[in-house]
Formats: sequence, structure tokens, C-alpha cells
Amino acid sequence: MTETTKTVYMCFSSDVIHGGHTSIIQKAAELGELTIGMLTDEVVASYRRFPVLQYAERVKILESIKGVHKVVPQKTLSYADNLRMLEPDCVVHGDDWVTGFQKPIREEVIEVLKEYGGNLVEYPYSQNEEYKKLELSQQEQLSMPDVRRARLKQLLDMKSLVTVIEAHSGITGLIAEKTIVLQDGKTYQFDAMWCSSLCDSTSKGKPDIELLDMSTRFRTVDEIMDVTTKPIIIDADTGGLTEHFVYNIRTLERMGVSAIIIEDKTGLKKNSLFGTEVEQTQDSLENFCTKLSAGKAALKTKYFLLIARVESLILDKGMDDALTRAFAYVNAGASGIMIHSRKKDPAEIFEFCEKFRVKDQVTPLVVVPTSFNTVTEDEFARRGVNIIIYANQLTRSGFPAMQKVAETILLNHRAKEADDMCMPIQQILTLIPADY
Ligand code: SPV
Ligand code: MG
Repeated sequence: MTETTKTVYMCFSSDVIHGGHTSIIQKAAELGELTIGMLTDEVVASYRRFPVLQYAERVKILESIKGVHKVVPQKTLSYADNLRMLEPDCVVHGDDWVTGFQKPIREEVIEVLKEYGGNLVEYPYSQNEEYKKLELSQQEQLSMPDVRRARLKQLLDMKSLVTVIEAHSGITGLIAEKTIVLQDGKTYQFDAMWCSSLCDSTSKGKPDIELLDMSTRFRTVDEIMDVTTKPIIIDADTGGLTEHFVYNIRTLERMGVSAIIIEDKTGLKKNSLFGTEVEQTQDSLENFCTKLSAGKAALKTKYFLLIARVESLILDKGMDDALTRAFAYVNAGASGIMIHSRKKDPAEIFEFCEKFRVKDQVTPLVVVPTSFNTVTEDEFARRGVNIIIYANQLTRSGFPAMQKVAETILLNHRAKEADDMCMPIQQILTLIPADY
């Protein structure tokens, strides 16, 4: 084979193209005919952050750069499929993946290249401060209200299932924002955050009875927003009086929240997981529809989702009641339905999803699998669920850990014995970015 017929492969995810990128592209192009594997939007969102420019735009930009022969989609963070299909003579990458998160991806590339005799060429990674600032400014864009608000709907259009974790403070927001794992060549992170009434109340030492006023709830949302970029779904309990709800929903929309969920209960709200053990009253279908329609009419953008939560199964009112209400709520203006259950057995949730999907294939379905927690995300997706909310796990894990540490210090009259239960100071320091 002559030099000029060599083929070269690079993978790209960036939506900001800077000099560092073009210079590595030029170097790669000098080695042979260059194909770029462009990570799809879904992979970029799960690996780095939601792409400011979407796949088709990113492809157009890369195609117009001198030295790029063609751009193909790369559908996983792993290069393996594309490398086995294209068998390029070499893969080019910056040397920033020798350590850290992408190390296993690099090792797999080396293994696959060995299978057919390709080689890996690495160039020193550019540490240019200006490029870092550019990336940070993209990140900041994502936290702006208009951009953030639209993201939940964009995610729902992009992937069949969106995963959401509870956040009730800046620090839990950062955990929701930054936690990422690599498994079998794929990366996973949560798509959005749930501002739970249970966890917001618990973190303030109050019961979950709609006791925190809306200004307090807004303050929690704002605290989370201040340090994160991911979309937020707020649990607004019953939504309160319709006359108040229409104001509050607009405030949340203006703040950049992506969705509100209100439940069809009335009077003193109690947590759903109490079920019928405590007195809980379901709102009439008519009243709740009126509230939903009024809320919908108050909205200013097409991106904010008003999701109705059906409590019929929680309150033992039966499947027919749950379905009748769900369809009525969609007709009244709900842009999504949350169906809740406190049973360990997911059968009633599955039955609801199946029967709902016979008539309605488009309205997003939301579940909160606190009790029916054995069901995997894949199975929920197969059954027509679009949003899974892990509603309270950070609260339920965090506070017992603190309690145990407090007890350990009291029992030992010093802190040494508790040290192994604590996150190293270094990790806390890196969790919170220095430039914030
Ligand atoms: C919450 O997280 O506050 C919820 C979900 O409303 S549940 O606690 O299951 O009712
Ligand atoms: Mg709640």
C-alpha cells in the first residue's frame, strides 16, 4: 500500500471547533484519507453534556474542514463497531485519554487495531486556556433559562427514555449533574433532576405535607440551577389553588424549569407512599381538569411540560378510574402523565401503561419506581414509559450516612473512627468547581 492510500480515523464530539481541533485534523489528514466518526447526539449527551449544536450541524461543519474526506456516525463511545467496519490503517487521538475516564476506550481501540494490524497515533493534547474558556462558555449557555427549559423536550425527542434523579440542594444538584459511569463501552449519566417535595421538605426538617411555601421551593430550584445545567422537573404537590397555580407555573417557566408535575389530590396532601394508611382525598376529575387547563393557558412557551399525576392506584380507586382520569387530563391540556403506585409488584403499573398506550402512543408516561424498584430501565422503555424518576434515593442514602457518622463520633469521643465513612477532602474539593 502506498502512503496516499492509507486510511485514518478520528472520533469527534465537539460542537465548538477551535484551532486545537483543526490542527489535529490537519496532522491526521497528512497521514492519509481521513474519516471522522461523529458521536451522535445521544452519545454526546450521555458522555459530556447536551450538545449545543446537534448532530446534522456538527457533521456539516466537520465536512467543510480541509482534510476531512468524510464524516460517519459513531453510535457508541466505543470505537469497536466503526473500526471493524472501516478497518482504518490508523486511529488518531490526543494523548489526553491515556489516563482517566477514556482509558478503557483507548485500550479497546488498541485491541481492535491489533485484530487487523492497524495502529494508534497520538499527539500531545492542547492545554490552551482559550479553548477551555470556549468550552466553559458553551456550558454556561446550557444553564440559561431558555436553553435549559427546552432541553427536556429535546431529550424526549432524542431518546426513548429519560432518567431523572432527585436533587434538593446545590450539592445534590452537582451529584446529579456530574455523576457518570462507563460500562461496556457506553457512558451513562442522569438526564435531568427531580425537585421532590418529599426531599425538599426533608432537607429542611419538615414533613411532606405541602408545608414549604412556593417561594421556598423556588429558592431550592434556584440554588440547584445556580450550579448545574441539566433540566429540572419540579414536584409541585397538588399545585395548590388554581388561582395561585397559574402564577406559580409561569414563574417556574420563566426560571427555566422544564416540567411541573401536579397530583390529583386535594386538602391536606400527604406523601403517596403512605397510601390509604392516612387520610388522603382525591380531587374530582372536573376540578383537576380545570386546574390543568388553567395552567396550560398560562404558559408562554411550547417547551414547558405540564404533567398530571394520577393517584387512583395509590388510593385504591382502581385501574378504570386511573385510565379515565389519565385520558381526561390529556384532553384538558396535560402534556404528560405520571402514574404512581406503592406496590412492590409492578403489575398494576405495567397494566396501566399497556392500556394507556392502546389509545395514546405519544403522550409521555412518567413513573417513580421507589416501591416497584426491581424493574430495569430497559423493561420500562419496552412497556412505553418515557421518564423514570429516582425520586428520593440521594436523600435516603445521605441522611442515614450522616447519622451514623454523628453516632460514631459520639461513641468514640473523636473523629478518627468516622474517617473511613467520609469522602476524602480532595474529592469534595474537586466536586465543586474552583471557578464557581
Ligand atoms: C416526591 O418525591 O416528593 C414524590 C414522589 O412526590 S413520592 O414520594 O413517591 O410520592
Ligand atoms: Mg412529592
